[in-house]
Amino acid sequence: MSKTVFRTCTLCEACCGLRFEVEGDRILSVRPDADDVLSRGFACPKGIAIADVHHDPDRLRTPVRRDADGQFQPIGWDEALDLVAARLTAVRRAHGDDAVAVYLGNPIVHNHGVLMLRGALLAALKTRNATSASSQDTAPRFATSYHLYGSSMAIPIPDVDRTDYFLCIGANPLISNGSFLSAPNMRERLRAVRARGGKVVVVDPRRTETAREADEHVAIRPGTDAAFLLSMVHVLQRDGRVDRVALDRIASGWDAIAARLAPFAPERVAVYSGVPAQTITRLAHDFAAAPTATAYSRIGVCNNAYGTLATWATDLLNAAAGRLGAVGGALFTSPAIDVCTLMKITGGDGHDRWRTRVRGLPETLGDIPTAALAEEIETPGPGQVRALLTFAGNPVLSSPNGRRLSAALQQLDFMVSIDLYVNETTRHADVILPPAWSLAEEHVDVIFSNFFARNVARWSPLVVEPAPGEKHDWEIILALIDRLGGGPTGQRVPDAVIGALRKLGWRWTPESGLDAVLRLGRYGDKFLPWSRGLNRKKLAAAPHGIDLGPLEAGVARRVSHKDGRVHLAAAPMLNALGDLEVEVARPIAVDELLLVGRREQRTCNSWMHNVEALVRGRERCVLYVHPEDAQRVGVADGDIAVLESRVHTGTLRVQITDEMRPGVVSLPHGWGHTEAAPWQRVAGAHPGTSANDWTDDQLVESIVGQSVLNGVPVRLRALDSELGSAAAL
Ligand SMILES: Nc1nc2c(c(=O)[nH]1)N[C@H]1C(S)=C(S)[C@@H](COP(=O)(O)OP(=O)(O)OC[C@H]3O[C@@H](n4cnc5c(=O)[nH]c(N)nc54)[C@H](O)[C@@H]3O)O[C@H]1N2
Ligand SMILES: Nc1nc2c(c(=O)[nH]1)N[C@H]1C(S)=C(S)[C@@H](COP(=O)(O)OP(=O)(O)OC[C@H]3O[C@@H](n4cnc5c(=O)[nH]c(N)nc54)[C@H](O)[C@@H]3O)O[C@H]1N2
Ligand code: SF4
Ligand SMILES: [Mo]
Repeated sequence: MSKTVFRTCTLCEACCGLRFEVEGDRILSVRPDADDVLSRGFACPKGIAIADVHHDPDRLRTPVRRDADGQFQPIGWDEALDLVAARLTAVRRAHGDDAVAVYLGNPIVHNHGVLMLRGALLAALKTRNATSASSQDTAPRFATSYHLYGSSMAIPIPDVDRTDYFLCIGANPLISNGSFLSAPNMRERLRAVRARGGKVVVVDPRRTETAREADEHVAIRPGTDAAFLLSMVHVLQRDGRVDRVALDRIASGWDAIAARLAPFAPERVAVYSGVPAQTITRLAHDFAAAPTATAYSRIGVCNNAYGTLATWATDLLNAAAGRLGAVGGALFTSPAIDVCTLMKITGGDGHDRWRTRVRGLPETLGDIPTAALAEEIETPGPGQVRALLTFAGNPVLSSPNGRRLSAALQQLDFMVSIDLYVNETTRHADVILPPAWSLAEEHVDVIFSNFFARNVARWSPLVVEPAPGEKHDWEIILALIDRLGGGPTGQRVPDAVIGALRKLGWRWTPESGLDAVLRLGRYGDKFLPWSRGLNRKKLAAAPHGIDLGPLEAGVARRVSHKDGRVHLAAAPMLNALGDLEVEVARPIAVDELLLVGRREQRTCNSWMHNVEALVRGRERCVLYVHPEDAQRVGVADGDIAVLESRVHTGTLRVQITDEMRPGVVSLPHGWGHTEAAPWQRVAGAHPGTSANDWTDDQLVESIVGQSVLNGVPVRLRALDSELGSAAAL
């Protein structure tokens, strides 16, 4: 007998509703859920293929230990957990707490159980060497929000469904399905902006899929968004278009900023950014004149040399034009489970409270930049990293100079990974602890309901039962925390209470904790039996979710500074402006070539490549090159060419396309599966090459130490005989 289960997809931030037909532990089909309150019948090929991960014979089902020959042998759970705890404890005893590092990978953001335990794990390990995908993704966004609004998680979302002017900078939401903008089916949403007479403008060095849906594409030079956006703000100031009434109502610090804008006049920024002065001026005027407007920037902007300044400038533009907190502008959500409040209760938010040992790079929200991990492992001295725990990550493919990191991992005394697969990173682990796949667990969008384009609440059931003996991610982490002497909250008193309750037979689960947060939250039943408010049971009884209405105007509910105001003139941003002023005037080399990233519809960062449906067909890990650049260096379409950066020289297949801005080449990340081929057979047959072989761990942004993954200087040349065969490289 088959049954139907509705559940949200955990593969990307769009969090689409999916409909599963299931028989026992077999998933018979996956389709979009036509009635889901957020996605309304939209899903992408990855979501549809999610069952293939469930059935994948290469997915690990039991803990494994690496033997002397580099082979992984199955071991029992108790033996594995005891071994891991003993080895981590031994390293800490011998070398101090910071000798154990932690990498928490992207899928943690979809994992409510582990999110609830992150603080407790770090408290049990007491290390300052925690890192995550954040410094390849969103640390500039976190730091900007922390300084401006008082909480790293207070992130304004473009009100795409009501805006008349959508300015999209360094994001390709048609393919990525949005980031800090959970809005499934962006194609329809952008078409709706235009259908109601609005305008869509895309700022990107590539004419992307999103740009093709837009009214205008601005082919900016990579890394120059901060100056470009400040230039738009300058125009507003110069031409009297700043909405002082709106600005003064919510924010402080404008005068200090206005005094620093002169160096960013459009005429000074035009050559540097590649955007003509008239275009900058016109865009600023249009942005101010539209009935409603919103500026939105993401990965292409965060992961570049001035990523934090550019993210700050995005918010500044919204604020100066009176769009921050206005309907159709940039709005904060009102979620049922509010992570800003959760973070306030649990603590841990901040920026630059400590710095890395070797390069002095700052932490953001408790994470040091991943670009520092290899040097922290390699460099001797007190505090040297000697053991590593990775959770749901593959930094060898996803962080800059992955080859250096891969070599560094071999120097570790001990490494443990909690992951579904043996991948290019976890292959170095001494022990891998595989969780029950997340479809075998209830699911709550704890993080992303804070970034939905509309307020909705959903609580999904599990799709399949865990197999006998399987453990959820949170159970594995809690078992480790237990063995390390900690408890689920990471705080002495509550953990002692939970410990006492456990002795009486009560079991802590992440769901019980989240239910309490939901019930005490804005829409919650407050534990009153007669209340019509929300609780876990009510949400579970609404399989397509509950709509809580459109995003609300105003910023006060999200600003946690004591004076209740947005602090626009954040010191780290103003201090960094001097460098940008110098940079804007620097001459540009005529043969400059900058590498940027690209996402493709059927990729999911560094994984899901073991799913045949997502890798078959044409080769996708190819370098896009503009025809003028191709001609200059003498490469033809389809050629294998040599790409060089400071850290790596290697070969790649070239695809010539005028989608690119001249002087910019583009390569997707997450490929490069040759090393994992023995354990991921499908991925191994479609290996591709890792973009992060070329990106540079020493090239980081100055305020948060963000990895520069866009705008990496490279050289391209034809593969000549002198170099020998492609295989030699
Ligand atoms: N299909 C697919 N979807 C995904 C993912 C995936 O791997 N595959 N990953 C998910 C994750 S983890 C995230 S964080 C989101 C990211 O989602 P997005 O932020 O939309 O990221 P990208 O699609 O990489 O788009 C970034 C764009 O920035 C452009 N760009 C590069 N450098 C610059 C620059 O200096 N300035 C400007 N203005 N633009 C620049 C690139 O050409 C690219 O088009 O996507 C998520 N969704
Ligand atoms: N050059 C370049 N590099 C980039 C980017 C770019 O645009 N350009 N984008 C960056 C971004 S935005 C991100 S977010 C990072 C992502 O990079 P990472 O943080 O390394 O994450 P993933 O590549 O998604 O790897 C996910 C791993 O988690 C495992 N996994 C999946 N689900 C689960 C689960 O439920 N539990 C457990 N335990 N394991 C699971 C998978 O098997 C896989 O090994 O990459 C970054 N790297
Ligand atoms: S867009 Fe994202 S959330 Fe939606 S089905 Fe695809 S992978 Fe899943
Ligand atoms: Mo990401």
